[in-house]
Amino acid sequence: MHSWPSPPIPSVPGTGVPLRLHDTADAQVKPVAPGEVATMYVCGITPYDATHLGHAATYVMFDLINRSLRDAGHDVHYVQNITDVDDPLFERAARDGIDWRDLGSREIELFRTDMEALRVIPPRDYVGAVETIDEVIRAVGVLLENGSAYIVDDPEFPDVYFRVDATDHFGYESGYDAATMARFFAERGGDPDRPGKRNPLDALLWRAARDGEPSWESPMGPGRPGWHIECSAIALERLGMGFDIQGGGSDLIFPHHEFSAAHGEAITGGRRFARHYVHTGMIGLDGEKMSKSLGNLVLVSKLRDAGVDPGAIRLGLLSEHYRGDRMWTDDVLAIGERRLANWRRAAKAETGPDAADTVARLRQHLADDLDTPKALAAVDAWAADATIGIGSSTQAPGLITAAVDALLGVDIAPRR
Ligand code: 5CA
Ligand code: ZN
Repeated sequence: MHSWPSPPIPSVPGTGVPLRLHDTADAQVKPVAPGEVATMYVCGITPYDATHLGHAATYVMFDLINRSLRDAGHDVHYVQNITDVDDPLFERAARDGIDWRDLGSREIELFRTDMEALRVIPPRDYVGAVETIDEVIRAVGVLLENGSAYIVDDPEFPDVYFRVDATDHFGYESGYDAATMARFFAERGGDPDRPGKRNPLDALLWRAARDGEPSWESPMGPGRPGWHIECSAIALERLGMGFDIQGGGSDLIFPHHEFSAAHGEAITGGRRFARHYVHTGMIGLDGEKMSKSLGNLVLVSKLRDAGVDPGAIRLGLLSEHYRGDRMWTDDVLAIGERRLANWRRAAKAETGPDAADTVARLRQHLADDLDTPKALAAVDAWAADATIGIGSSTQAPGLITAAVDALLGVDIAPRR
């Protein structure tokens, strides 16, 4: 699947700072410590509706990680999937009387234009489930062969399930207790009551063909992939076991990332699917999580159509720390707009205070588990001084412009 065009990424003088990030599994902030090539997998959209501010927040935060790693001298192999075969897609397509493939293509295209407008660096591999069915089939084959999976005793629908006890440390990624696991499993796409399962938590790997649902031929019979195995197979195939960062919103901590990890570990016999599990807090609207199923959405495309500068959306989303749940309000956008205007005004100044210290602080705060409130405050301070004529460095405005672009993905260059 093609992704979207990359924004220009200026290089910034000086040296980047090694990144430290919170890891959900270890419940602490720790160094990412990648090799020359940093490897990152971020769960992509289920394309049945348009990109909302929650998605945008999550992808912008992982974009900052990407930018910080590049700034510290790493090449980044970034993989993102598209869940383009899934129930919500079929249900929405049926409701609207269109083909599920057309619905998917339309929403993926809108997502691309939103990401491009938000200046998100595209993943190197952008892959849909439809394109990787053979990878899933191979993965399920291995799990069946090594006893990690079984076929339910149901001649009509012989679905394949993953044994929750296939690995000996299941649960380490989320750290949730049994009751919490059971609740989230039922709420987030699981099927605890499916007759024939050995344990209510066993996760679907291959769903046997049903009438009216798309299916693909496989040694397990015709069917389609389960959700978690898709992300495991796509990540393993491209990044291998023990890649640096597995990412997504906190709604994916369980069951999705727990099972993606357990599948990967059961397939390879390795200990840890990803070295870091990184999760962003949920963006809400009117006191509730913003979600396609609740319908309380602010769409990136709607804001763009209304003439809102995507740079202001970005700055609005970065104004609070990524790990907390936070609300999207008119105020958040207004703060982003004001900040963008201030920074642009300062970038136009002939001179400003020496920029080296501000750039160093920007790097330092971002490397400290993406402390964006402090990172933005460092630029605010420089901009406030430059705007009132403090400082005599003629290079400073250009340097700050480059650093804000490269590290925060916001374009404040003076318009000609
Ligand atoms: N296709 C799956 C992942 S394999 C999926 O969760 N798709 S999604 O379209 O529902 O969400 C796409 C990404 O946006 C996920 O990383 C999800 O955690 C994140 N996300 C969804 N809603 C919000 C929200 N309200 N705030 C922040 N992030 C969100
Ligand atoms: Zn995923």
